Order: sequence, then structure tokens, then C-alpha cells
Amino acid sequence: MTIQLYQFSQSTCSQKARLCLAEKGIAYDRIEVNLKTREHLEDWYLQINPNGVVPSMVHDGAVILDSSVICEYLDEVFPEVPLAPRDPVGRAGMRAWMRFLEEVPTTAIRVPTFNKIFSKVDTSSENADFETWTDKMPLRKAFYRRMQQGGFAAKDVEDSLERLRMTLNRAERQLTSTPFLAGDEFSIADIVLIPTIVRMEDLGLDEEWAGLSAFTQWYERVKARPSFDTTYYPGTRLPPQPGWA
Ligand SMILES: N[C@@H](CCC(=O)N[C@@H](CS)C(=O)NCC(=O)O)C(=O)O
Repeated sequence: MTIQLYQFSQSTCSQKARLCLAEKGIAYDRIEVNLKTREHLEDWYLQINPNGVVPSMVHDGAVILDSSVICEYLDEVFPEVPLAPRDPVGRAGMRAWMRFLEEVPTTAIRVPTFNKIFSKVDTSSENADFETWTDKMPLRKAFYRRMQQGGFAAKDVEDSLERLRMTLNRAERQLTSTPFLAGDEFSIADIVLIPTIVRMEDLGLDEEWAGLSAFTQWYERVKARPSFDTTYYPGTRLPPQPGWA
């Protein structure tokens, strides 16, 4: 049995797959696809993943795409450490959380993340061919074009923060009655949320949950799990950099 994870260490989507593999104690090969040098847009990678995004997983030759799909696939194929409620209603609840998290905070966190990263390189020669490489993007062309080279507008950042705050408040309500998002046990729903929260912390947005005690306790609980340190090995977080607001 072999598993290869094509991933980028700092990408939140890759972190979801790594969290899942770590929770299940599955051995795999990590293959770094460098987003900074646009390896994900090279032909060899587009043949594996026509969306031109990471992660992609290859299990005994079968290509599995999309971080949430990868997590559910792993849960089906390696059920020894379950990461989903056993009853259908519980599973539906977990999936409803997953869809919400994919649509709302996962897309929202890209805006402040990209402003931090790209405002640093907007005048460099690395970005001079912006049009050329965004042209090759199967999935994110419009997003990058909207950002353009100077970063997203303040209004876009505010909209994103509103969506992140809404997520935190919704999670707080859930976590007041259950220790994890989908109930009593840690599940894929928690995995989908964790990388966004880690990224918020890295961007200095952690004061957003200062008054949310159930949420704060949840975050402490998930950080104490062995899978957290395995996933966030050195170099995986965005360090505060000189000039960062
Ligand atoms: N729905 C996909 C989205 C994957 C995705 O957006 N990956 C990002 C990194 S988190 C990426 O590869 N971005 C490439 C880019 O921005 O050019 C998944 O969850 O796997």
C-alpha cells in the first residue's frame, strides 16, 4: 500500500489532508508542490490535478482530489480510527458543517492571506508576469485577477472578516453544547475548520475569538491532539514578517 500526498506545506487545504492522515496514523510520502514557484501550474501536475490546486492524493495509483474528499475517502478506506459519526443523522450533521466551512470561512481566509503575501511582491520581477501565469489557472483565475497586484480592497477584507466572525459565532453556539463540531467525537468537520483558525492566528486575527470561551477551549483541545504537531511541522505556518500589519 502506498500513499503520496502532493501538497504545499503552508497551504491550508494541504493541512486538512495532513491532519486526517495524522489522526489515522497512516504513513505516506509527502511530495512538495511549490505554489510560490507555480509548480501547481506545470503540465506534469495538471495531469494529476486538472484544477491546478493542492492537495492531491494518490493511493495505490488511484488519484483522489479535493481535501474534503480525501478526508472522507480515507475515513472509508481506513475505518479503524473513525473520523465521522456512525449514525446517518450525525454524519449528515458533519457534512453540513463541512459544506458551510468550505463555502464560508475557507474562501474568506484567502483574502487576508493573499493580501499579506502578495502585497509584499507586487512590484518584484517575480510578479511581473502576473498575467501570464494567472492565464494558466484552471480554478482561481478570476480570484487572482480581482486581487490584481496591489491586493484586495479594504471592503473585500471587511467582508471576509465578517464571514470569519460569523463562523466563529456559529461554532461557539455548537461548542457550547458539544465538545466537537459534529458531536461528542473529533471528526472531519473539525479538521476542515482547524487550518482556517491557525491561519487567523498567524495573521494576528486571534483576538476575534477572545470572548468566545467554548470556541477557545475547542481550539486548545484540538491543538493538544498529537495530529496537530505532526501536521504543523516547522515551516508550515506563516511567520509574522517584517512590515506585516
Ligand atoms: N477544494 C479544493 C481547493 C484546493 C485549493 O484551493 N488549494 C489551494 C491551496 S489551499 C491552492 O492550491 N491554490 C493555488 C493557487 O492559489 O494558485 C480542496 O479543498 O482541495
